[in-house]
Amino acid sequence: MFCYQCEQTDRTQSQPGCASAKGNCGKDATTADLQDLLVYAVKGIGQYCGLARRLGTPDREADRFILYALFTTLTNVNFNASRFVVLLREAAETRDRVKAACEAQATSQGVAFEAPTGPAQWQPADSMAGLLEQAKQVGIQAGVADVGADIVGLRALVIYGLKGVAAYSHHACMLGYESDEVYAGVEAALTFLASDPADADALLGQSLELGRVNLKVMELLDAANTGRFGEQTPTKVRVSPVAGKAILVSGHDFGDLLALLEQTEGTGVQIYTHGEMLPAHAYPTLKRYTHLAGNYGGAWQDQHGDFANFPGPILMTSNCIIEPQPQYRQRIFTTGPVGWPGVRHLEHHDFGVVVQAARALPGFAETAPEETITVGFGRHAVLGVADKVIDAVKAGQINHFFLIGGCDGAAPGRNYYTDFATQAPNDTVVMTLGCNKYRFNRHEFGDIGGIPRLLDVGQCNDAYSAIRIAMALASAFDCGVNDLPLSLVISWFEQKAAAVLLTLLALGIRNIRLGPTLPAFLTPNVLGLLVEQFGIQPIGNASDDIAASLSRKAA
Ligand code: FSO
Ligand code: SF4
Repeated sequence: MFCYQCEQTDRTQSQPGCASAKGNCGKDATTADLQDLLVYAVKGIGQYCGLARRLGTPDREADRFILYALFTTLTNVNFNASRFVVLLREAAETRDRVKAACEAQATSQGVAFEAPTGPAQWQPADSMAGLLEQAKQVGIQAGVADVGADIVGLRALVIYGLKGVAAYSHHACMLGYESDEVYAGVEAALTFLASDPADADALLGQSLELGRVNLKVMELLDAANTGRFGEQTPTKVRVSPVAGKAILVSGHDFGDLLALLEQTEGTGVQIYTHGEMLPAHAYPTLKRYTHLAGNYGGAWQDQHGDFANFPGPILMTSNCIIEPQPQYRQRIFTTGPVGWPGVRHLEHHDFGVVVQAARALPGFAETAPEETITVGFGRHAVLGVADKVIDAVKAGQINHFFLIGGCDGAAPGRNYYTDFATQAPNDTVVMTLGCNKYRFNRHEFGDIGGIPRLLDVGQCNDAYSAIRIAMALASAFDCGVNDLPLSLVISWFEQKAAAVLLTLLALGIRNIRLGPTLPAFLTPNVLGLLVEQFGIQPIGNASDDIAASLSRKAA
Protein backbone atom coordinates (compact mmCIF):
# COMPACT_ATOMS: atom_id res chain seq x y z
CA MET A 1 0.00 0.00 0.00
CA PHE A 2 0.93 3.58 -0.40
CA CYS A 3 -1.44 6.30 0.75
CA TYR A 4 -0.81 9.96 1.50
CA GLN A 5 -4.30 11.32 1.12
CA CYS A 6 -4.85 12.70 4.61
CA GLU A 7 -3.22 14.93 7.14
CA GLN A 8 -2.30 12.12 9.51
CA THR A 9 -0.19 10.29 6.94
CA ASP A 10 3.11 8.82 8.10
CA ARG A 11 5.76 11.52 7.93
CA THR A 12 8.56 9.54 9.53
CA GLN A 13 10.14 8.57 6.19
CA SER A 14 11.83 10.78 3.61
CA GLN A 15 8.89 10.05 1.29
CA PRO A 16 5.84 10.82 3.47
CA GLY A 17 3.03 8.30 3.15
CA CYS A 18 1.52 5.27 4.86
CA ALA A 19 3.38 2.40 3.28
CA SER A 20 3.48 -0.43 5.80
CA ALA A 21 0.89 -3.10 6.58
CA LYS A 22 -1.47 -0.55 8.11
CA GLY A 23 -1.99 3.19 7.68
CA ASN A 24 -2.08 5.58 10.62
CA CYS A 25 -5.88 5.64 10.34
CA GLY A 26 -6.03 1.84 10.78
CA LYS A 27 -6.63 1.06 7.09
CA ASP A 28 -4.97 -2.24 6.20
CA ALA A 29 -2.92 -2.76 3.06
CA THR A 30 -5.54 -4.96 1.34
CA THR A 31 -8.27 -2.37 1.82
CA ALA A 32 -5.98 0.46 0.72
CA ASP A 33 -4.98 -1.40 -2.45
CA LEU A 34 -8.57 -2.35 -3.29
CA GLN A 35 -9.57 1.29 -2.81
CA ASP A 36 -6.89 2.34 -5.32
CA LEU A 37 -8.24 -0.22 -7.79
CA LEU A 38 -11.79 1.02 -7.22
CA VAL A 39 -10.72 4.58 -8.01
CA TYR A 40 -9.18 3.24 -11.23
CA ALA A 41 -12.37 1.35 -12.08
CA VAL A 42 -14.44 4.46 -11.40
CA LYS A 43 -12.34 6.42 -13.89
CA GLY A 44 -13.51 3.91 -16.51
CA ILE A 45 -17.16 4.42 -15.55
CA GLY A 46 -16.58 8.16 -15.77
CA GLN A 47 -15.15 7.79 -19.28
CA TYR A 48 -18.27 5.95 -20.43
CA CYS A 49 -20.66 8.22 -18.54
CA GLY A 50 -19.06 11.23 -20.24
CA LEU A 51 -19.54 9.52 -23.59
CA ALA A 52 -23.15 8.67 -22.78
CA ARG A 53 -23.76 12.32 -21.88
CA ARG A 54 -22.27 13.47 -25.18
CA LEU A 55 -24.56 11.00 -26.94
CA GLY A 56 -27.51 12.57 -25.17
CA THR A 57 -28.20 9.68 -22.79
CA PRO A 58 -26.67 10.55 -19.41
CA ASP A 59 -26.88 7.74 -16.84
CA ARG A 60 -27.71 9.02 -13.37
CA GLU A 61 -27.63 5.60 -11.78
CA ALA A 62 -24.02 5.19 -12.88
CA ASP A 63 -23.21 8.74 -11.74
CA ARG A 64 -24.64 7.94 -8.31
CA PHE A 65 -22.53 4.80 -8.15
CA ILE A 66 -19.43 6.90 -8.92
CA LEU A 67 -20.22 9.24 -5.99
CA TYR A 68 -20.85 6.39 -3.57
CA ALA A 69 -17.80 4.39 -4.65
CA LEU A 70 -15.47 7.38 -4.36
CA PHE A 71 -16.98 8.29 -0.98
CA THR A 72 -16.10 4.85 0.40
CA THR A 73 -12.42 5.57 -0.36
CA LEU A 74 -12.23 8.77 1.69
CA THR A 75 -10.24 8.78 4.90
CA ASN A 76 -12.01 7.22 7.88
CA VAL A 77 -15.00 5.96 5.91
CA ASN A 78 -14.79 2.30 4.97
CA PHE A 79 -12.23 -0.19 6.26
CA ASN A 80 -14.00 -3.31 5.07
CA ALA A 81 -11.91 -5.11 2.41
CA SER A 82 -14.72 -7.51 1.48
CA ARG A 83 -17.02 -4.56 0.74
CA PHE A 84 -14.47 -3.35 -1.83
CA VAL A 85 -14.41 -6.70 -3.61
CA VAL A 86 -18.18 -6.36 -4.08
CA LEU A 87 -17.86 -2.72 -5.17
CA LEU A 88 -15.23 -3.67 -7.76
CA ARG A 89 -17.62 -6.20 -9.33
CA GLU A 90 -20.42 -3.64 -9.26
CA ALA A 91 -18.09 -1.09 -10.87
CA ALA A 92 -17.38 -3.43 -13.79
CA GLU A 93 -21.10 -4.22 -14.19
CA THR A 94 -22.02 -0.54 -14.08
CA ARG A 95 -19.35 0.32 -16.63
CA ASP A 96 -20.50 -2.51 -18.92
CA ARG A 97 -24.10 -1.36 -18.71
CA VAL A 98 -23.21 2.22 -19.68
CA LYS A 99 -20.88 0.91 -22.38
CA ALA A 100 -23.65 -1.19 -23.94
CA ALA A 101 -26.02 1.79 -23.83
CA CYS A 102 -23.40 3.99 -25.54
CA GLU A 103 -22.87 1.41 -28.27
CA ALA A 104 -26.60 1.08 -28.88
CA GLN A 105 -27.08 4.84 -28.88
CA ALA A 106 -24.20 5.43 -31.29
CA THR A 107 -25.61 2.79 -33.63
CA SER A 108 -29.09 4.29 -33.52
CA GLN A 109 -27.67 7.75 -34.21
CA GLY A 110 -25.47 6.41 -37.00
CA VAL A 111 -22.33 7.88 -35.43
CA ALA A 112 -18.97 6.16 -35.21
CA PHE A 113 -18.28 4.68 -31.81
CA GLU A 114 -14.77 4.94 -30.51
CA ALA A 115 -14.30 2.92 -27.35
CA PRO A 116 -12.34 4.77 -24.65
CA THR A 117 -9.03 3.23 -23.66
CA GLY A 118 -7.22 2.85 -20.34
CA PRO A 119 -9.38 2.36 -17.22
CA ALA A 120 -12.50 1.96 -19.39
CA GLN A 121 -11.10 -1.38 -20.55
CA TRP A 122 -10.27 -2.80 -17.12
CA GLN A 123 -11.64 -6.25 -16.32
CA PRO A 124 -11.72 -7.37 -12.68
CA ALA A 125 -9.46 -10.32 -11.86
CA ASP A 126 -11.25 -13.46 -10.64
CA SER A 127 -9.46 -13.76 -7.34
CA MET A 128 -8.40 -11.53 -4.47
CA ALA A 129 -4.76 -12.19 -5.37
CA GLY A 130 -5.50 -11.12 -8.94
CA LEU A 131 -7.25 -7.93 -7.81
CA LEU A 132 -4.34 -7.06 -5.55
CA GLU A 133 -1.94 -7.66 -8.43
CA GLN A 134 -3.98 -5.27 -10.57
CA ALA A 135 -4.04 -2.74 -7.73
CA LYS A 136 -0.23 -2.65 -7.69
CA GLN A 137 -0.24 -1.15 -11.18
CA VAL A 138 -2.70 1.65 -10.46
CA GLY A 139 -1.82 3.04 -7.03
CA ILE A 140 -1.61 6.75 -6.39
CA GLN A 141 2.09 6.78 -7.26
CA ALA A 142 1.66 5.00 -10.60
CA GLY A 143 3.87 6.55 -13.26
CA VAL A 144 6.12 8.41 -10.84
CA ALA A 145 9.23 7.00 -12.51
CA ASP A 146 8.06 8.42 -15.85
CA VAL A 147 6.49 11.75 -14.92
CA GLY A 148 8.06 12.63 -11.56
CA ALA A 149 6.68 13.41 -8.12
CA ASP A 150 5.37 16.91 -9.00
CA ILE A 151 3.00 15.56 -11.65
CA VAL A 152 1.96 12.61 -9.49
CA GLY A 153 1.28 15.05 -6.64
CA LEU A 154 -0.86 17.23 -8.89
CA ARG A 155 -2.77 14.16 -10.08
CA ALA A 156 -3.33 13.32 -6.41
CA LEU A 157 -4.67 16.84 -5.83
CA VAL A 158 -7.23 16.26 -8.59
CA ILE A 159 -8.18 12.80 -7.29
CA TYR A 160 -8.51 13.95 -3.68
CA GLY A 161 -10.48 17.04 -4.66
CA LEU A 162 -12.74 14.77 -6.68
CA LYS A 163 -13.26 12.47 -3.69
CA GLY A 164 -14.40 15.49 -1.67
CA VAL A 165 -16.76 16.56 -4.45
CA ALA A 166 -18.16 13.02 -4.54
CA ALA A 167 -18.76 12.89 -0.79
CA TYR A 168 -20.66 16.18 -0.66
CA SER A 169 -22.59 15.30 -3.83
CA HIS A 170 -23.57 11.96 -2.31
CA HIS A 171 -24.98 13.73 0.75
CA ALA A 172 -27.01 16.07 -1.48
CA CYS A 173 -28.15 13.14 -3.61
CA MET A 174 -29.35 11.26 -0.50
CA LEU A 175 -31.60 14.25 0.21
CA GLY A 176 -32.94 14.18 -3.35
CA TYR A 177 -30.79 16.96 -4.84
CA GLU A 178 -28.75 16.22 -7.96
CA SER A 179 -27.26 18.30 -10.75
CA ASP A 180 -26.27 17.45 -14.32
CA GLU A 181 -23.67 20.19 -14.17
CA VAL A 182 -22.03 18.44 -11.22
CA TYR A 183 -22.21 15.00 -12.80
CA ALA A 184 -20.72 16.37 -16.03
CA GLY A 185 -17.91 17.96 -13.99
CA VAL A 186 -17.20 14.68 -12.19
CA GLU A 187 -17.19 12.72 -15.47
CA ALA A 188 -14.87 15.29 -17.08
CA ALA A 189 -12.41 15.06 -14.18
CA LEU A 190 -12.43 11.24 -14.30
CA THR A 191 -11.94 11.23 -18.08
CA PHE A 192 -9.09 13.70 -17.68
CA LEU A 193 -7.44 11.51 -15.03
CA ALA A 194 -7.91 8.41 -17.20
CA SER A 195 -5.65 10.00 -19.80
CA ASP A 196 -2.73 10.02 -17.34
CA PRO A 197 -2.26 13.78 -17.71
CA ALA A 198 1.31 15.00 -17.34
CA ASP A 199 1.02 18.72 -17.95
CA ALA A 200 1.32 20.70 -14.73
CA ASP A 201 -0.75 23.66 -15.96
CA ALA A 202 -3.52 21.37 -17.17
CA LEU A 203 -3.53 19.54 -13.83
CA LEU A 204 -3.69 22.75 -11.84
CA GLY A 205 -6.42 23.99 -14.18
CA GLN A 206 -8.43 20.80 -13.60
CA SER A 207 -7.93 21.16 -9.83
CA LEU A 208 -9.37 24.67 -9.92
CA GLU A 209 -12.18 23.50 -12.17
CA LEU A 210 -13.02 20.92 -9.51
CA GLY A 211 -13.01 23.78 -7.00
CA ARG A 212 -15.69 25.46 -9.14
CA VAL A 213 -17.66 22.21 -9.38
CA ASN A 214 -17.39 21.88 -5.61
CA LEU A 215 -18.85 25.35 -5.14
CA LYS A 216 -21.86 24.15 -7.12
CA VAL A 217 -21.94 20.98 -5.02
CA MET A 218 -21.87 22.87 -1.73
CA GLU A 219 -24.61 25.15 -3.07
CA LEU A 220 -26.62 22.04 -3.92
CA LEU A 221 -26.08 20.57 -0.46
CA ASP A 222 -27.01 23.91 1.12
CA ALA A 223 -30.21 23.87 -0.96
CA ALA A 224 -30.79 20.23 0.09
CA ASN A 225 -30.32 20.96 3.79
CA THR A 226 -32.42 24.12 3.80
CA GLY A 227 -34.97 22.63 1.40
CA ARG A 228 -35.48 19.54 3.54
CA PHE A 229 -34.89 20.90 7.03
CA GLY A 230 -35.42 24.69 6.84
CA GLU A 231 -32.93 27.50 7.40
CA GLN A 232 -30.52 27.22 10.32
CA THR A 233 -31.51 29.53 13.14
CA PRO A 234 -29.42 30.38 16.22
CA THR A 235 -30.20 27.67 18.74
CA LYS A 236 -28.97 26.79 22.21
CA VAL A 237 -27.85 23.17 22.35
CA ARG A 238 -27.63 21.22 25.55
CA VAL A 239 -24.18 19.64 25.95
CA SER A 240 -24.93 17.80 29.20
CA PRO A 241 -27.00 14.61 29.26
CA VAL A 242 -30.52 14.06 30.51
CA ALA A 243 -31.64 10.89 32.29
CA GLY A 244 -32.95 8.14 30.03
CA LYS A 245 -32.20 5.71 27.21
CA ALA A 246 -30.02 7.21 24.53
CA ILE A 247 -28.60 6.86 21.00
CA LEU A 248 -25.56 8.77 19.72
CA VAL A 249 -25.39 9.75 16.02
CA SER A 250 -22.13 10.80 14.39
CA GLY A 251 -21.02 11.73 10.86
CA HIS A 252 -22.59 14.24 8.50
CA ASP A 253 -25.80 12.71 7.11
CA PHE A 254 -28.87 14.63 8.31
CA GLY A 255 -31.16 12.34 6.31
CA ASP A 256 -30.09 9.41 8.48
CA LEU A 257 -30.63 11.51 11.60
CA LEU A 258 -34.14 12.47 10.49
CA ALA A 259 -35.02 8.83 9.85
CA LEU A 260 -33.74 7.88 13.30
CA LEU A 261 -35.70 10.73 14.93
CA GLU A 262 -38.86 9.51 13.20
CA GLN A 263 -38.24 5.92 14.25
CA THR A 264 -37.65 6.85 17.89
CA GLU A 265 -40.44 9.39 18.32
CA GLY A 266 -42.60 8.47 21.29
CA THR A 267 -40.30 5.63 22.39
CA GLY A 268 -38.69 7.58 25.23
CA VAL A 269 -35.26 7.11 23.67
CA GLN A 270 -33.25 10.34 23.48
CA ILE A 271 -31.04 11.18 20.49
CA TYR A 272 -27.68 12.90 20.91
CA THR A 273 -25.50 14.34 18.17
CA HIS A 274 -21.75 13.79 18.00
CA GLY A 275 -19.02 15.56 16.01
CA GLU A 276 -20.21 17.02 12.71
CA MET A 277 -23.87 16.23 13.53
CA LEU A 278 -23.93 19.19 15.93
CA PRO A 279 -25.37 21.71 13.41
CA ALA A 280 -28.51 19.51 13.14
CA HIS A 281 -29.86 21.23 16.25
CA ALA A 282 -30.22 24.49 14.28
CA TYR A 283 -32.52 23.12 11.55
CA PRO A 284 -36.26 23.61 12.26
CA THR A 285 -37.38 20.25 10.87
CA LEU A 286 -34.85 18.38 13.00
CA LYS A 287 -35.06 20.39 16.21
CA ARG A 288 -38.82 20.14 16.42
CA TYR A 289 -38.24 16.59 17.66
CA THR A 290 -38.10 17.16 21.40
CA HIS A 291 -36.16 13.93 21.91
CA LEU A 292 -33.21 15.44 19.98
CA ALA A 293 -31.79 15.91 23.44
CA GLY A 294 -28.38 17.45 22.91
CA ASN A 295 -24.80 17.11 21.77
CA TYR A 296 -22.44 14.67 23.44
CA GLY A 297 -18.64 14.56 23.41
CA GLY A 298 -16.25 16.30 21.07
CA ALA A 299 -14.84 15.96 17.57
CA TRP A 300 -14.29 12.67 15.73
CA GLN A 301 -10.82 12.19 17.18
CA ASP A 302 -12.37 11.97 20.66
CA GLN A 303 -14.62 9.08 19.71
CA HIS A 304 -12.76 6.34 21.58
CA GLY A 305 -13.45 8.03 24.91
CA ASP A 306 -16.83 9.48 23.93
CA PHE A 307 -18.23 6.22 22.55
CA ALA A 308 -16.84 4.09 25.39
CA ASN A 309 -18.54 6.37 27.94
CA PHE A 310 -21.84 6.73 26.12
CA PRO A 311 -24.43 4.43 27.74
CA GLY A 312 -26.24 3.50 24.52
CA PRO A 313 -25.71 2.50 20.88
CA ILE A 314 -23.84 4.63 18.35
CA LEU A 315 -24.74 5.16 14.68
CA MET A 316 -21.96 6.27 12.28
CA THR A 317 -23.42 7.88 9.15
CA SER A 318 -20.23 9.02 7.39
CA ASN A 319 -16.64 9.81 8.26
CA CYS A 320 -14.84 9.88 10.54
CA ILE A 321 -14.90 6.37 12.03
CA ILE A 322 -11.81 5.02 13.76
CA GLU A 323 -11.22 1.49 15.00
CA PRO A 324 -14.10 0.58 17.33
CA GLN A 325 -12.81 -0.32 20.78
CA PRO A 326 -13.89 -3.47 22.64
CA GLN A 327 -15.92 -1.39 25.13
CA TYR A 328 -18.44 -0.40 22.43
CA ARG A 329 -17.77 -2.70 19.49
CA GLN A 330 -21.03 -4.57 20.09
CA ARG A 331 -23.11 -1.39 20.18
CA ILE A 332 -21.79 0.63 17.23
CA PHE A 333 -23.56 0.47 13.84
CA THR A 334 -22.58 1.82 10.43
CA THR A 335 -24.74 2.99 7.57
CA GLY A 336 -24.30 4.42 4.04
CA PRO A 337 -20.70 4.49 2.79
CA VAL A 338 -19.20 3.70 6.22
CA GLY A 339 -17.93 0.27 7.16
CA TRP A 340 -15.73 -1.58 9.61
CA PRO A 341 -15.14 -5.35 9.50
CA GLY A 342 -17.39 -7.12 11.99
CA VAL A 343 -19.48 -4.02 12.76
CA ARG A 344 -23.17 -4.32 11.91
CA HIS A 345 -24.05 -2.36 8.79
CA LEU A 346 -27.57 -1.02 8.26
CA GLU A 347 -29.19 0.04 5.01
CA HIS A 348 -32.42 1.69 3.82
CA HIS A 349 -32.81 3.81 6.96
CA ASP A 350 -33.91 0.75 8.89
CA PHE A 351 -32.63 1.52 12.38
CA GLY A 352 -34.88 -0.83 14.39
CA VAL A 353 -31.89 -2.77 15.71
CA VAL A 354 -30.33 0.47 17.02
CA VAL A 355 -33.54 1.32 18.88
CA GLN A 356 -33.64 -2.21 20.34
CA ALA A 357 -30.03 -1.80 21.50
CA ALA A 358 -30.90 1.54 23.12
CA ARG A 359 -33.72 -0.11 25.06
CA ALA A 360 -31.42 -2.90 26.25
CA LEU A 361 -28.60 -0.60 27.34
CA PRO A 362 -28.70 1.44 30.57
CA GLY A 363 -28.89 4.99 29.17
CA PHE A 364 -28.06 7.96 31.38
CA ALA A 365 -28.97 7.39 35.04
CA GLU A 366 -29.12 11.07 35.91
CA THR A 367 -29.74 14.45 34.39
CA ALA A 368 -26.56 16.51 34.58
CA PRO A 369 -26.68 20.26 35.33
CA GLU A 370 -27.61 22.11 32.17
CA GLU A 371 -24.80 23.44 29.98
CA THR A 372 -25.34 24.87 26.53
CA ILE A 373 -23.56 26.18 23.48
CA THR A 374 -25.12 28.14 20.61
CA VAL A 375 -25.10 26.98 16.99
CA GLY A 376 -27.00 27.97 13.85
CA PHE A 377 -25.21 30.97 12.35
CA GLY A 378 -25.58 29.90 8.75
CA ARG A 379 -25.79 32.56 6.08
CA HIS A 380 -29.48 33.25 6.62
CA ALA A 381 -28.98 34.06 10.29
CA VAL A 382 -25.83 36.14 9.75
CA LEU A 383 -27.10 37.99 6.69
CA GLY A 384 -30.37 38.58 8.53
CA VAL A 385 -28.43 40.94 10.81
CA ALA A 386 -26.07 42.16 8.07
CA ASP A 387 -26.97 45.82 8.69
CA LYS A 388 -26.00 45.48 12.33
CA VAL A 389 -22.72 43.77 11.40
CA ILE A 390 -21.89 46.38 8.75
CA ASP A 391 -22.65 49.24 11.18
CA ALA A 392 -20.43 47.62 13.82
CA VAL A 393 -17.57 47.42 11.31
CA LYS A 394 -18.08 51.03 10.23
CA ALA A 395 -18.18 52.17 13.86
CA GLY A 396 -14.90 50.34 14.54
CA GLN A 397 -16.56 47.97 17.02
CA ILE A 398 -15.68 44.99 14.83
CA ASN A 399 -12.11 45.33 13.66
CA HIS A 400 -11.62 41.97 11.97
CA PHE A 401 -13.25 38.63 11.10
CA PHE A 402 -11.50 35.29 11.33
CA LEU A 403 -12.82 32.18 9.65
CA ILE A 404 -11.39 29.23 11.55
CA GLY A 405 -12.71 26.22 9.67
CA GLY A 406 -11.99 22.60 8.91
CA CYS A 407 -10.66 19.80 11.04
CA ASP A 408 -7.64 19.78 13.24
CA GLY A 409 -6.87 16.08 12.96
CA ALA A 410 -6.06 13.67 15.73
CA ALA A 411 -2.50 14.36 16.81
CA PRO A 412 -2.42 14.98 20.57
CA GLY A 413 -1.10 18.21 22.03
CA ARG A 414 -2.29 20.48 19.26
CA ASN A 415 -3.50 23.81 20.53
CA TYR A 416 -2.97 26.23 17.63
CA TYR A 417 -6.66 26.58 16.77
CA THR A 418 -7.67 26.81 20.43
CA ASP A 419 -5.03 29.47 21.03
CA PHE A 420 -5.94 31.32 17.87
CA ALA A 421 -9.66 31.50 18.65
CA THR A 422 -9.31 32.29 22.32
CA GLN A 423 -6.54 34.86 21.82
CA ALA A 424 -8.34 36.70 19.01
CA PRO A 425 -8.86 40.26 20.33
CA ASN A 426 -12.25 41.22 21.75
CA ASP A 427 -13.05 43.46 18.80
CA THR A 428 -12.87 40.51 16.38
CA VAL A 429 -15.50 37.98 15.33
CA VAL A 430 -14.67 34.30 14.84
CA MET A 431 -16.69 32.31 12.32
CA THR A 432 -16.21 28.56 12.48
CA LEU A 433 -17.28 25.43 10.60
CA GLY A 434 -16.26 21.78 10.43
CA CYS A 435 -15.12 19.77 13.40
CA ASN A 436 -12.17 21.83 14.64
CA LYS A 437 -14.71 24.08 16.40
CA TYR A 438 -14.63 21.60 19.27
CA ARG A 439 -11.19 22.98 20.09
CA PHE A 440 -12.85 26.17 21.34
CA ASN A 441 -16.66 26.11 21.16
CA ARG A 442 -17.15 25.88 24.91
CA HIS A 443 -15.09 29.01 25.48
CA GLU A 444 -17.06 32.12 26.49
CA PHE A 445 -16.46 34.63 23.68
CA GLY A 446 -19.07 37.23 24.63
CA ASP A 447 -20.60 39.56 22.07
CA ILE A 448 -20.07 42.88 20.31
CA GLY A 449 -23.18 45.03 20.63
CA GLY A 450 -25.39 41.93 20.65
CA ILE A 451 -23.49 40.15 17.82
CA PRO A 452 -21.96 36.96 19.25
CA ARG A 453 -18.18 36.89 18.83
CA LEU A 454 -18.31 33.19 17.96
CA LEU A 455 -20.53 32.31 15.01
CA ASP A 456 -20.87 28.57 14.35
CA VAL A 457 -21.71 28.46 10.63
CA GLY A 458 -22.22 24.69 10.53
CA GLN A 459 -20.62 21.60 8.98
CA CYS A 460 -17.51 21.68 6.79
CA ASN A 461 -19.69 21.92 3.65
CA ASP A 462 -21.22 25.08 5.12
CA ALA A 463 -18.05 26.74 3.87
CA TYR A 464 -20.62 27.67 1.22
CA SER A 465 -22.46 29.77 3.81
CA ALA A 466 -19.21 31.41 4.90
CA ILE A 467 -18.39 32.23 1.27
CA ARG A 468 -21.82 33.81 0.79
CA ILE A 469 -21.39 35.83 4.00
CA ALA A 470 -17.95 37.05 2.85
CA MET A 471 -19.31 37.96 -0.58
CA ALA A 472 -22.21 39.88 0.93
CA LEU A 473 -19.83 41.82 3.19
CA ALA A 474 -17.54 42.53 0.22
CA SER A 475 -20.48 43.85 -1.75
CA ALA A 476 -21.64 46.02 1.18
CA PHE A 477 -18.18 47.53 1.48
CA ASP A 478 -17.77 47.72 -2.28
CA CYS A 479 -14.53 45.75 -2.31
CA GLY A 480 -13.26 42.25 -3.09
CA VAL A 481 -13.26 39.42 -0.54
CA ASN A 482 -9.46 39.70 -0.36
CA ASP A 483 -9.82 43.36 0.69
CA LEU A 484 -12.15 42.62 3.60
CA PRO A 485 -10.86 42.67 7.17
CA LEU A 486 -11.15 38.88 7.03
CA SER A 487 -8.50 36.20 7.50
CA LEU A 488 -9.03 32.52 6.72
CA VAL A 489 -7.34 30.02 8.97
CA ILE A 490 -8.14 26.65 7.50
CA SER A 491 -7.31 23.24 8.86
CA TRP A 492 -7.44 20.43 6.38
CA PHE A 493 -7.69 16.81 7.38
CA GLU A 494 -9.19 14.76 4.61
CA GLN A 495 -10.35 15.02 1.02
CA LYS A 496 -13.52 17.07 1.59
CA ALA A 497 -11.34 19.78 3.07
CA ALA A 498 -9.12 19.51 -0.03
CA ALA A 499 -12.19 20.15 -2.20
CA VAL A 500 -13.20 23.16 -0.08
CA LEU A 501 -9.67 24.53 -0.35
CA LEU A 502 -9.81 24.19 -4.15
CA THR A 503 -13.10 26.10 -4.11
CA LEU A 504 -11.57 28.95 -2.14
CA LEU A 505 -8.60 29.07 -4.52
CA ALA A 506 -10.89 28.93 -7.57
CA LEU A 507 -12.73 31.95 -6.16
CA GLY A 508 -9.42 33.80 -6.07
CA ILE A 509 -9.25 33.94 -2.27
CA ARG A 510 -5.67 34.59 -1.24
CA ASN A 511 -3.44 34.40 1.81
CA ILE A 512 -5.16 31.43 3.45
CA ARG A 513 -3.31 30.11 6.47
CA LEU A 514 -3.27 26.33 6.12
CA GLY A 515 -2.59 23.75 8.81
CA PRO A 516 -2.15 21.80 10.95
CA THR A 517 0.50 20.49 8.51
CA LEU A 518 0.73 20.91 4.77
CA PRO A 519 -0.51 18.08 2.50
CA ALA A 520 2.23 15.49 2.00
CA PHE A 521 1.17 14.89 -1.60
CA LEU A 522 2.08 18.43 -2.60
CA THR A 523 5.76 18.50 -3.49
CA PRO A 524 7.88 21.55 -2.63
CA ASN A 525 7.61 22.69 -6.27
CA VAL A 526 3.82 22.47 -6.31
CA LEU A 527 3.59 24.16 -2.94
CA GLY A 528 5.83 26.91 -4.30
CA LEU A 529 3.37 27.34 -7.15
CA LEU A 530 0.43 27.62 -4.74
CA VAL A 531 2.30 30.09 -2.56
CA GLU A 532 3.16 32.19 -5.59
CA GLN A 533 -0.30 32.12 -7.16
CA PHE A 534 -2.49 32.16 -4.06
CA GLY A 535 -0.32 33.33 -1.18
CA ILE A 536 -1.07 30.15 0.81
CA GLN A 537 0.96 30.09 3.99
CA PRO A 538 1.49 27.42 6.63
CA ILE A 539 0.23 28.18 10.11
CA GLY A 540 2.87 29.26 12.60
CA ASN A 541 2.41 30.49 16.12
CA ALA A 542 -1.13 31.60 16.99
CA SER A 543 -0.29 35.00 18.50
CA ASP A 544 2.15 35.88 15.70
CA ASP A 545 -0.39 34.81 13.07
CA ILE A 546 -3.13 36.89 14.71
CA ALA A 547 -0.83 39.93 14.82
CA ALA A 548 0.21 39.40 11.19
CA SER A 549 -3.44 39.07 10.08
CA LEU A 550 -4.43 42.25 11.87
CA SER A 551 -1.45 44.25 10.61
CA ARG A 552 -1.99 43.14 7.02
CA LYS A 553 -5.49 44.50 7.10
CA ALA A 554 -4.46 47.65 8.92
CA ALA A 555 -1.75 48.34 6.35
FE1 FSO B 1 -14.33 16.52 10.29
FE2 FSO B 1 -14.11 13.96 9.49
FE3 FSO B 1 -16.43 17.45 8.28
FE4 FSO B 1 -13.93 15.82 7.63
S1 FSO B 1 -15.57 14.74 10.95
S2 FSO B 1 -12.72 15.49 9.37
S3 FSO B 1 -12.77 17.55 6.97
O1 FSO B 1 -14.77 14.13 7.81
O2 FSO B 1 -15.56 16.47 6.89
O3 FSO B 1 -15.06 18.20 9.45
FE1 SF4 C 1 -2.51 7.04 5.97
FE2 SF4 C 1 -4.44 8.89 5.85
FE3 SF4 C 1 -4.16 7.08 3.94
FE4 SF4 C 1 -5.05 6.37 6.35
S1 SF4 C 1 -6.08 7.71 4.86
S2 SF4 C 1 -3.58 5.24 5.10
S3 SF4 C 1 -3.78 7.71 7.64
S4 SF4 C 1 -2.71 8.71 4.47
